[in-house]
Amino acid sequence: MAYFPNIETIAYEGPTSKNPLAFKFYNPEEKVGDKTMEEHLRFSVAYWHTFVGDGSDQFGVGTMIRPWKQYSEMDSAKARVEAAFELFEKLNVPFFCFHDVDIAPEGDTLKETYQNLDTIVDMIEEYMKTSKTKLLWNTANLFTHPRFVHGAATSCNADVFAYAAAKVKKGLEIAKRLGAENYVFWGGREGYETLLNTDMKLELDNLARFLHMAVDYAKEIGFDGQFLIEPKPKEPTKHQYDFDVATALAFLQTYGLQDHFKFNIEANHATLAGHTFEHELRVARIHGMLGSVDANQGDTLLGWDTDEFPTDLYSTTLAMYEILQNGGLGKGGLNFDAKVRRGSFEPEDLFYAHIAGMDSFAIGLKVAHRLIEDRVFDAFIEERYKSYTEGIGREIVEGAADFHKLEEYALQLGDIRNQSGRQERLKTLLNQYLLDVCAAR
Ligand code: XUL
Ligand code: CO
Repeated sequence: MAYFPNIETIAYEGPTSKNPLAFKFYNPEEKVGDKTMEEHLRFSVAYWHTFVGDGSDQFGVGTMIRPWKQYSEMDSAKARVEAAFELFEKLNVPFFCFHDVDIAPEGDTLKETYQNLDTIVDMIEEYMKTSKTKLLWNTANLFTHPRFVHGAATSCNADVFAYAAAKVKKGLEIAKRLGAENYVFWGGREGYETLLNTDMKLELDNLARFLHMAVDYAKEIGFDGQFLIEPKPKEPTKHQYDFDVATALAFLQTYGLQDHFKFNIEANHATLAGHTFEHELRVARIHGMLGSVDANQGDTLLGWDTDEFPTDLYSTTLAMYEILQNGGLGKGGLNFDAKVRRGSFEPEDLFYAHIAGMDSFAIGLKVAHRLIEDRVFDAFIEERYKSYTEGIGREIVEGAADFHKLEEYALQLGDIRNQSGRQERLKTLLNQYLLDVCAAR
């Protein structure tokens, strides 16, 4: 059965195409530098938003028209696998991602949950034998069920810690079986609401114990995917422990976990933390910790995780700038942790949304590549910090200066002269590069 009978395979038709069901900029085979767009961008479909999300919000029930909704739980889960691989093929995406509960319903017992998972994983494995779409990452949902009301690895209840560990253990076995390139830890409810009832030190120690156990188990079963932490400052908890990259990095370093993890950086989580997307990517990159990306965008007028499909070309350009400077994402990818709006309830909206995201990142890739090739910002930055390549600056950088020497130097200085940061000029250059790529039609 076809779940999207009105949709043909989405082809690249170029920027002048008027066909809404075609790529205008994403041309998987086109080379940008030494890699194809497909290799650079490593797009991934998020199972939860695309095949589970129903459009419900605090004020209203689901709105989405989805052909798999007509079936009972396990049949619907099977139909979603069929629909998923149809969509992957029609969009020609190389990767997908899921939480355990996205692919199979939870049973009455953990054992039953495992059985449901095994049935669906068998089916996914079968599809993957003939599909080009691979698993970018999977993860365990440790936040929806009421048992996780006080957290999972940071719960005050040791039984919950054990239950969460069992779910991650199973998740790692699934990751190994399906050849996942990564495994993600997003601390859904790993945080607190009030310090009045919270032993923060024990909770953080336990989170570290949990992650060490996961590292050990992956080693034990020979799962060699990359472990990723996905920071988020708030929502659902008021304060989440993995607030942002800097906070999570300090946590990993404190507990000796830094060599086992990288970061999965989500645009909308960055903005919730009061940062730009590119800030979070930069912090991770300069510490050698940039692993993967949840590609979406927030809404500046709304203070929550709206998970919109990315269409802001400044944001995709500056994100790709960081990713290219990082030498790519390695095992990571650009996962559309994004949902169609509640009013975009028809199945074909799923295609329009992914096309919008893929084309926006393709533009970002091309612009970022040119900016780097022409050394637009690099040359400016090099010049800006030139004082550290000679004289006293060089001595500072090389560790040849101390406070005595610096005082002696400062005492003989006349007027100190600074130079303009030229922010507005640089933004105009960015505009110019963006317009050049978009106008190349
Ligand atoms: C929640 C979020 C998650 C993670 C995976 O904000 O981003 O979907 O990506 O659990
Ligand atoms: Co995410």
